[in-house]
Amino acid sequence: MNKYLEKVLAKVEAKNPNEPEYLQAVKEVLSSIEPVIDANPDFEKLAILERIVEPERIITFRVPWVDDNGQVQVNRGFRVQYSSLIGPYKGGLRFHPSVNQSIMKFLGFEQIFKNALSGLPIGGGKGGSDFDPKGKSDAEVMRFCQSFMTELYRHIGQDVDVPAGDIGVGGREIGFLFGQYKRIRNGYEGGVLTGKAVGYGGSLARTQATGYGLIYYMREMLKANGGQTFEGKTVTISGSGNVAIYACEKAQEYGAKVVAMSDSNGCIYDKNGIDLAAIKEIKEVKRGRVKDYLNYHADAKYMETADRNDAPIWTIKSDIALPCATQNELSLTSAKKLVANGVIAVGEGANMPSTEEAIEYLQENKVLFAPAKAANAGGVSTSAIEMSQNSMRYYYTFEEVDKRLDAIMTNIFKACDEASKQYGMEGNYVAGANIAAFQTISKAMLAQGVV
Ligand code: NDP
Ligand code: 2IT
Repeated sequence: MNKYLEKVLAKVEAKNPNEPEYLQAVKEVLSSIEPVIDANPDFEKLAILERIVEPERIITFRVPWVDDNGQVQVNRGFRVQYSSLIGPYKGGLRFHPSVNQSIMKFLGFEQIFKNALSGLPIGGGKGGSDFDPKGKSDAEVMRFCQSFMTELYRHIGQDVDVPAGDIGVGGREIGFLFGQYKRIRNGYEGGVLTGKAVGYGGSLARTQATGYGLIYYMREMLKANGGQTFEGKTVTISGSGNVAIYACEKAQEYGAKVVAMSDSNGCIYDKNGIDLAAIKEIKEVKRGRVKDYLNYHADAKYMETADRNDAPIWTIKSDIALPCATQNELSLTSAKKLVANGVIAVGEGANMPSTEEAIEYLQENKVLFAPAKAANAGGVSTSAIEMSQNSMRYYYTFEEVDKRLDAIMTNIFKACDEASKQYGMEGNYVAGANIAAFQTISKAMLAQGVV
């Protein structure tokens, strides 16, 4: 490996020994941009990589709130303001018990590259809390969100840092967060949060954007590789949240048969094709479990997840697999099963859902692989379109936003494809995405001096 890269990686490992997810994300990026580093020996003196791997700012704070029994609860809040090189910090908030600094930093780091690929003026950030919204009443979620924002508000702003949703943060949470921000600031700064509901500043098609965008990216990748399409393909989609639901909707619209979806407890397999209206009702209305699908279709099959390294969903035969739940949900064991079952393409809707070994194995076995930071960039891109509508005090129609999203995803695929060819790694879209994004980021860094 290039000596400079090796040195930076060793430094990052020594400085962040307890942050495995963060190290995994850094390693994936650094190891795939080697040809660019080789071609630019001056980058070492300029400490380009050291500057990229060190967040501009990390904020950690206490979030006290009162539950429905009058018990005071305390959670930990985070905001990692990673990079403001090409725009205000931008990225989601995750509420999940697993949230810690490593996960926040890996997500923030990925976001810099993803946002650069979008071609829009947005920097990189991420935040969240170890709060678990599952099983909480609406009133508890509201009190938590209000407390969280009572600290977060001083660090964000429509030209400073613009949070949005992620795991555990959807329209309900964004509404409570926005209400509290507005109350504290005594001003209507619509662009301070994205993912707002339509009617008070939200963009049409933002809810659908990440899932639809993933399918647009996959469509381009399939087309570029032998003119293939979704028509008649069998698809498995992990998760059953925002990303998974709308990936399913667009895949079905394109003529694919989605046969399985999941949550953290298990997966359902419906050989007749998933009834998405049932999933939407279970997840978006009742906030239930994927297992409840059996109440709608008793002939479907439910498989409990006993071992996360061998999730049942990846044992099901499919042409296209779309991990849309969480990090490291697709292991080497699962990758082997997918390949044995003849998978032709894997598209990452979630952030870093495939382990390093899984990606290697899939690529070695000639499976088309769409990396998260490119394939799931539709969500944040549409967030940027929401920000621009808020600044204009104007709304685009659903069709206008969707058309822009499609064009952005098509361009991102093109950028990944071209960068992979430029460095003799045709078809390696992991390298293509990392290189294309790195070129944008390093150029901005050189232009702005040592800051
Ligand atoms: P949601 O909270 O809407 O849904 C998350 C889904 O993933 C749920 O079905 C959840 O199941 C499942 N899940 C969570 N943890 C696990 C696990 N350990 N094993 C299996 N399933 C699990 O989140 P989103 O759909 O918004 O996010 C999904 C992924 O997509 C995340 O990686 C996120 O970072 C990424 N992403 C989201 C974007 C967005 O715009 N929302 C944009 C780009 C990426 P359960 O109910 O059991 O927890
Ligand atoms: O991971 C992501 O890109 C998101 N959760 C969406 C971020 C955003 O600002 O819309």
